[in-house]
Amino acid sequence: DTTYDTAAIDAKWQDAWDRAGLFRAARGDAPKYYVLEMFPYPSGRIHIGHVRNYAMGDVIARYKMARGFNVLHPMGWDAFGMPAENAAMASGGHPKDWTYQNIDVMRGQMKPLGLSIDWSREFATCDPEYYGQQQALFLDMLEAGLVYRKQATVNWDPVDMTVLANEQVENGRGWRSGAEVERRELTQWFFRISDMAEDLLDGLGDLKDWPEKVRLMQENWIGRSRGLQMTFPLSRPAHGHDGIEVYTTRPDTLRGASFVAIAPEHPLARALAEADPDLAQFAVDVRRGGTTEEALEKAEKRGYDTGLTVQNPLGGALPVWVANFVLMDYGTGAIFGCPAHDQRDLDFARKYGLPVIDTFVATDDDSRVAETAFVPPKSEPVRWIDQPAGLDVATGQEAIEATIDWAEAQGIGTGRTQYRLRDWGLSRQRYWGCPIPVVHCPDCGVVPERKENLPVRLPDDVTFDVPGNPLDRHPTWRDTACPSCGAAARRETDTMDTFVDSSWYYARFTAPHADTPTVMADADYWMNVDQYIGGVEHAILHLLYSRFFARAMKVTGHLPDKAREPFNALFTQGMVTHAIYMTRDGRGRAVYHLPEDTVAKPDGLRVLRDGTEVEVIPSAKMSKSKKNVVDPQDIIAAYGADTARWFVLSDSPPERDVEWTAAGADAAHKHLRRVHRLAGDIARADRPANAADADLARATARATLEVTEGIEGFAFNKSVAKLYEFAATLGRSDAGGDARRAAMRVLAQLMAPMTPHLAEEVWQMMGGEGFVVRAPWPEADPALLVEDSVTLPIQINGKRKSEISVPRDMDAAGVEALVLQDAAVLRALNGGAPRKLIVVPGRIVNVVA
Ligand code: ANZ
Ligand code: ZN
Repeated sequence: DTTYDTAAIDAKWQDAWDRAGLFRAARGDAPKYYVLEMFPYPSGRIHIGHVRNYAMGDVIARYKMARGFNVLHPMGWDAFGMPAENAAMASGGHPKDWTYQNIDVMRGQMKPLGLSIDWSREFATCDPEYYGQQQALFLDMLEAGLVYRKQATVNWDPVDMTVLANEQVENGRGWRSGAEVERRELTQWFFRISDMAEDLLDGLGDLKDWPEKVRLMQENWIGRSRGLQMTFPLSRPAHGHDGIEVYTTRPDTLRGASFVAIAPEHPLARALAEADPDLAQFAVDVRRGGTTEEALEKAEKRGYDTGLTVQNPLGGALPVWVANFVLMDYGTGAIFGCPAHDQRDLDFARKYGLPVIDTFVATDDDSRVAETAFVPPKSEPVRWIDQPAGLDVATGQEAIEATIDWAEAQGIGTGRTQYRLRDWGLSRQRYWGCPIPVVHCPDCGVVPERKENLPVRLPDDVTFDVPGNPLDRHPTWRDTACPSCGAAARRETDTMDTFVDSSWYYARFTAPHADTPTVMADADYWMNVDQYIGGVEHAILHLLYSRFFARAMKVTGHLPDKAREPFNALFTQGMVTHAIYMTRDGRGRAVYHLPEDTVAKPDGLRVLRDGTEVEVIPSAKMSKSKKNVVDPQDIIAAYGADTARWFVLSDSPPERDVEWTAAGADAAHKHLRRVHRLAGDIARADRPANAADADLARATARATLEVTEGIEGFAFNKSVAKLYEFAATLGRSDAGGDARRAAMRVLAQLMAPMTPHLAEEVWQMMGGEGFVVRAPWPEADPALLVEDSVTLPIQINGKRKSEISVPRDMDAAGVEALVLQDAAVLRALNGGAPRKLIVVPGRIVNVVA
C-alpha cells in the first residue's frame, strides 16, 4: 500500500507490540535500564507538553532496548489532591469518580501515542492497593522514629479550613481560597527530614548527571549556615529567665545590635503576657499572616516593648521586644537586631525609633545606612567602625569566625551549624488523600493501626456541602475500636500531604502489585532510576522529598542502600509554547481567540474573519483561558502519533521551550509522508550496484554516528535534524537497490525511537526481521566515517613526494603540524626547518626544504 495511512499504521503496530508483550518488563540477566517520566496529575486531559515529556522518555527507553538493555518504563497517576475535592464541591460529584474518569480519559489520550510503557505496572496513588502500602510504610517510619507529632505554628486557611504548606500561601493568602492566612498552633504529624539535612546536602555532590541549577536550588533550600548561639544576660531576671538565648548567622554585626526580639510564642513572652493583657492581645493580633519567608518579609513589622533590657557583651544595654517577624520554631525563637545590616531589622528600628548603628562600611564608600541596610557579601572586605580589636579582620566571613571563637572563649555562646530545612509537616485536614493509619485512644494515646487492618480505606459516603474535612464528621468511619485495648477510640482524620504519594512511587513501580511496599529482589534489580525526566517546577520539593524517602526506605528495609540517591540522572525539559491570539474589547480588556478563528494575511498581519486585526503573542505558556492549548488528540487525528512525537522533539534543544506552530506540524507530517513514499519506491525499484553505493554507505555511517550522539547527549533535536538530512540524501541517491534498501533499514532503525510506527512499517517494507524496536541498534563502521577527511598531496621542492589525510575542516596550522611529522618531509628537511611551507586548504601542500 502506498498511502501513508497513519491511523491504520498506528493501530496496526500498537496492536502488534501489545500482543507480543514487547514492553512488559521482567527481571532478567541483561543489564537493566529504568527510565521514568514524572507521573501526571489526572487533571482532565493531557496536553502537548505532556507529549513532549513522554516522547523524550520513550526515545531513551526504545534506544536502550535496541542497545540490549532490559528496560523498565512505567506510568501511573499522582491522583490525590485538592482539585478533585474542589471539582466535587463545584459539581456535587465525588472526587473518586472525577479522578478515575480523568485517568480513563488521559490514558485514552496517551495510549495512541504508542509509548513503550509497561501498562501492566500502572497504578494510581488513590488506589487502596497503593495507599495501603504507603500506610504500611508510614507505620514502619513511625516505628523507626522518622515520623512524629508536635505542636507547630502552621498556616491556617480559615475558608478551606485546612493547614497550608508554605508553598500554598501566596502573598499571605491561601492559594485556592484567596483568604488571608492565619497562624495557628496545631498538633501535626512531621517527617524528621531535618535530621537528614546534612546527608541530603552531601548527597548532592554525587549527582553528577543532574542539572547544576537543580542541585543549587536543593542546596539553597537545605540552607546550611554557620552561626553563633549566644546568651544575652537580662539586666534583671524575669519569670525565672536569667538571659535570652539567640541564634545569629551574623555575629560579626554584634556591636551594631540595637535590640533583642523574641517570638510571641517564646516562653518569656508567654510568661510576660500572663500579667500583661496588652501583650496578650498583641500576640493574638499578630497571628494573622503566614509563616513563609516571603510573608515574614512583606508583612508589616510589629513589635511590643517588654520594658526589659539585656546586656550586649560588647557593651551597652539593649531593649527586649516581642516581634511578629521572629518565629518560635527556628533557631531559638529569639534574635538580636542589627538594623544597619539587616533590612527587616532596619524597618523595625525606623518604625519604633530604635538606633541604627553601623558596624562596618564599604572600603571605598563610607556613607552611613539610611533607608536600605548595607548587606555586602560576607566574603567582601569591609572597613570596621569601633570594632573591638581582634574582631576587626578583613571580611565579614572572617569576623564571623573570629566572633564565634571569641564567644566560645568567653563562655557566652557556641558555634552552631544550622539548616534552613525544617521538618516536613504532612498533616492535611482534607478528605482526598491517604489516611494516616493511627487511632487516638483515650487510654493508650496514639496507637498505630495493625498492619493486617490496612489499608485504612477512605469512606465513599462523604459530602462536601460544608467546609472542613468530611472525615471529621463521618461518625461510622471516625469512630473505631482501639487496636491495642479495644476501647472506643477515634481514627486520625488528617490525611497525608500528596507529596508523600509521589515520594516513593518510583520504588513501587519495581513491584507495583506486591503486598508489601516493595520487594527487595525487584527493588535491588531495578533501582535506581537511570534517567528521570520532568519539569523544573519539581526541582525542589518533589526531588528533595523523594531523596528523603529513599533514605527512609533504606532505614525501614524497603530499599537497598544503593538507592539512597534514587535518581541517577535527571533531565528537566522545557515547555511546549504556543502563540496567543488576542484582540481588545470596547473597554480595552483582552479577548482571546482560537487559532482557527484567525487568518494570516499575505502581508503577515493576522485578522479575525471580520477583518479585526489580531495581536499575536508568541511563545506563550499554554492555558485554557488564553485559548492557546493544543490537544494531542487533535494532532493525532489529523497527522498520526509519529508527527506529534517528531514535532515536539525537533527544533529546540530538549531543555528549552519549543513553540508549537500549525505550519511546523504540517512540515513534520509531510516529511514523514515523504519517508513512507521513499520506502515504497525503494522496495519496488531495483537498480544494479554502482559507484554511488559507497557514498550512500558513508552517509549511513555518518547518520548513525550523529543520531546516536544526539540521543546519548539528550540533543534529540540534533538527531532529528540529522534524520531529515539523511532521508534527503537517501532520496537523491543513485545507489543500487540493495544499497538503498540497506540504508533505508538503518534509517528505520534510527527513526524508531522518535517515530516508532512509521519505523516498523518501513522496516517491514524493507523485509526486516521481527520488530524494529527489537533489532540491535546499528553501529557506524569507523572505516566509513573518515569520509569527512581529504587527502592532500605533499610537494617537496616542486615534486610530489607524499600525501596526507586530514579532517576536511582542519585549519592550515593544524595541517602544517601534521605535515612536519610526515616521514618524507622529515627526511627531506633532515632535522632543519622548511624555508617555506604553504598549505592550500583542501588542495595541496608545498614544502620548500
Ligand atoms: C543578627 C543579624 C544581623 C542577623 C544581621 C542577620 C543580619 P539564616 O541565615 O536564614 O539561617 N533569625 C534567627 N532566628 C530567627 C527566628 N526564629 N525568626 C526570625 N529570624 C530569625 O537566618 C539567620 C538569621 O535570621 C539570624 O542572623 C537572625 O538574624 C535571624 F545584620 O542575627 B541574624
Ligand atoms: Zn487503647
